[in-house]
Amino acid sequence: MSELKPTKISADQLSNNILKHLTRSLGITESEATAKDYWEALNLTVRDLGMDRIRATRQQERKAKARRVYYLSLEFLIGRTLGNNLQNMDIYSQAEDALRKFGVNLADVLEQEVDPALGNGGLGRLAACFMDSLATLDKPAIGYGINYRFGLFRQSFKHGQQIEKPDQWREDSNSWGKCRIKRKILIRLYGEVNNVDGKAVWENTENLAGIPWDMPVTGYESNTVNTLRLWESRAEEGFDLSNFDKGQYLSASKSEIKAESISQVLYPNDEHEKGKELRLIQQYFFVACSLADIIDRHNRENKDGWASFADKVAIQLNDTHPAIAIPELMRILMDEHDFIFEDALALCRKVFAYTNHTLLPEALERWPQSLINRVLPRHLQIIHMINHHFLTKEVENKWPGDNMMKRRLSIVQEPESHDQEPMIRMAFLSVIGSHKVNGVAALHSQLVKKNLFPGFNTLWPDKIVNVTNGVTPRRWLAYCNPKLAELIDSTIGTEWRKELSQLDQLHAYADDPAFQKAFADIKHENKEVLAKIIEEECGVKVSADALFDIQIKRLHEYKRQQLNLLHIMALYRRLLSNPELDVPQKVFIFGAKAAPGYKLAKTIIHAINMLGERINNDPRIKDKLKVVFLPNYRVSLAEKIIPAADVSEQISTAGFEASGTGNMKLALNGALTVGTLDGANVEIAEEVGEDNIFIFGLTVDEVAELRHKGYYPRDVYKANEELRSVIDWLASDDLCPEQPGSFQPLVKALLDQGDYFLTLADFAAYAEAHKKIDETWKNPALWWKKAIINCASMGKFSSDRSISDYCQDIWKM
Ligand code: DL6
Repeated sequence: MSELKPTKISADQLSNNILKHLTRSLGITESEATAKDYWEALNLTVRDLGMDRIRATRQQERKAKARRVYYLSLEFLIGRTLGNNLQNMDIYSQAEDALRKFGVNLADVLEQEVDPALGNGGLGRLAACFMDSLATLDKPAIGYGINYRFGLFRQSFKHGQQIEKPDQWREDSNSWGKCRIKRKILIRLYGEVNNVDGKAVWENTENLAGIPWDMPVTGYESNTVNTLRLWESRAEEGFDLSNFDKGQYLSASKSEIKAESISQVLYPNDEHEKGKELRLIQQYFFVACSLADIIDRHNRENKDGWASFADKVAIQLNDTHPAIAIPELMRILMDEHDFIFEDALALCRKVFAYTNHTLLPEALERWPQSLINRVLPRHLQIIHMINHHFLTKEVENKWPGDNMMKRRLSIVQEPESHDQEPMIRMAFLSVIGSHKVNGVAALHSQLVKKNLFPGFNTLWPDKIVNVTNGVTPRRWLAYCNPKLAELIDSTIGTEWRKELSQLDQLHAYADDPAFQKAFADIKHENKEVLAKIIEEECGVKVSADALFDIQIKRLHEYKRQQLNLLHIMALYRRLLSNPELDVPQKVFIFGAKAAPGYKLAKTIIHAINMLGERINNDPRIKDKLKVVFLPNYRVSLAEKIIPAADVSEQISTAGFEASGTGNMKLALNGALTVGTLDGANVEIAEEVGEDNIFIFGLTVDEVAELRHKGYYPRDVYKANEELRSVIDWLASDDLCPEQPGSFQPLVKALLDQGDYFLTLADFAAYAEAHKKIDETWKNPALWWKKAIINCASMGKFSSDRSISDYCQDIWKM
């Protein structure tokens, strides 16, 4: 890849191209152009440059004949792209100069970009970081996903409650991707399988077209530009499904599904609803288009067809969402290319690898067998063939005659009662069809082996491996925190952007008063920026001198925003009973979307907002405490919050958070973590040292022991007076008199329904951890030392390291 020449473009050339796009692509004159138009024109200019580089990259790859990785993901939470691309292509200052010629400021223009919210959270954002790292490391890669018309919903609050609105992110721009109509793919659905001359023939199907939209993915200081190819569905002659009711598209069934609706909406996760036909079709749609595209490209680039396929193609399944790719490739091999079953399976097992991102049972996909049979009848047959082979050959060899083990490991989960039906376990299919399975943090991978897939781990002891997640330092430090980046550059040089372990050198400055001051000043400036956003968005004035305590992530009971809530209630009560209490001034800042169907998560948002309203307007506590919930948490907002964080809340119930990546971003920007020994917190603690992190609460083993012994949350409630008083208060309707009973579901979950996520069990330890935070905050030299050590110790958590691990241990490239 080194033969590629860098993109060189002057400010004059850029301004010419901007003008060309203003007049020709947007059809407006310079005098009419708004900041948004300049964004569009610059984005089109940069997209053109990216497209040129994609062609050069492809040519180079064809020459090198390298293995390519295809990252299949239903979500790519890419965030704003323009500023990042300008930095990666090293043309940021040229763009500033070019726009200055029009009297326009680049920073203002960049703020015009709508966030492409093509993901729910961690899994989708990780995919975006990985695409950045693959390009930066010059690895040939293509990301495949869906070009959703509506991204994740936009969130606002009314009377403290979440309101969801559709996210029409690409409605008023045509500069997002390049439509590659010539690469259109036709796929099939429904129909039946007939035996014709001894061969399975899938016929009488409905046809559907997939149109690819390509987005260039630039790497930092790299001339490689990879492609993110997102599919849009279109009707094709013969697709005859009518009466699509827009309001019900998320739960549509065959009679309601129109071709275009398939790529219409991103499903919010944590919905807890199963068996949605449209979701299965979405999965098959993008997988079938992508596989056809992969095979087509392989055949164009390699004359020997299938003989070299496994050497040249590595396909990563980002969770089980693309798992239907396994029977799809089997179908292509057996039905269209006359492979025998064993050879087809062997080839799949060389090509596919699967990443698991969750242990939550409700997030592990299972499809009703009857649904797969109706939508993809041939695939169900193939799944049964794979299962039969697996159980009668592989399981039987290892555990002869053990029917219990066969039942346990079968892809088909047999019903336990008459009103249930057999379910297809997509995670099992993924494990059986892949050569490697990985968890996303060391602890998580251990739990995947021990609790999720113990039988598979015994059968194939080398199959399950760990690749700890990482984040791209380009976006999550260089771009979002330019002042800190500058300070680091002037202290240790600029190498850290590509080799994050270079930050290690900052340890030498952790005690240096001048460096501490510079570090603290930058944090303060970032907090002023965030304080302004808080005032604009929430109407609450906060001081940048206060400690900013941040919890930003999806709203889920296991992430325990409710623990944070209870603790803030307790702090408030302490201040009310003694307004002179010697505690630091604090602002608790939340950002989180709750899945529209997840009622309890929405109740928690409501409670936090109502508590905020009470506290923020109470003069008795003299501004010592503020609580704000920033609406519509998204990547561009995270880029403002993270550089301003003092404390990072990572307080999930141990054993539930697979890894977390917000924890890495926050520590990288100098926040101190208060967290449980869960997910990647464990490795963060190892890196920063136990003195520089506030670890509290039950460990995974202690959680198991407590459950085994019997956990009675009412006992904890009775024994802890402070906890009792806040729960009673929550139950009293005092925070929400207009809607009595609003918080009862939460109180019930905590007291009467077993408190499954052990919020009460960890409350006292959490409150103690916060007392330690307060003590440390009172000693600025100590605080900034720890903050600098956190930043200096994050080398391991670069997504470049994660991608190098995948390349070495999984993709062999
Ligand atoms: O691996 C990325 C990310 C982890 O950091 C989070 O801990 C985990 O919750 C998240 N999982 C999902 C759920 N996906 N599914 N299925 O986003 O993955």
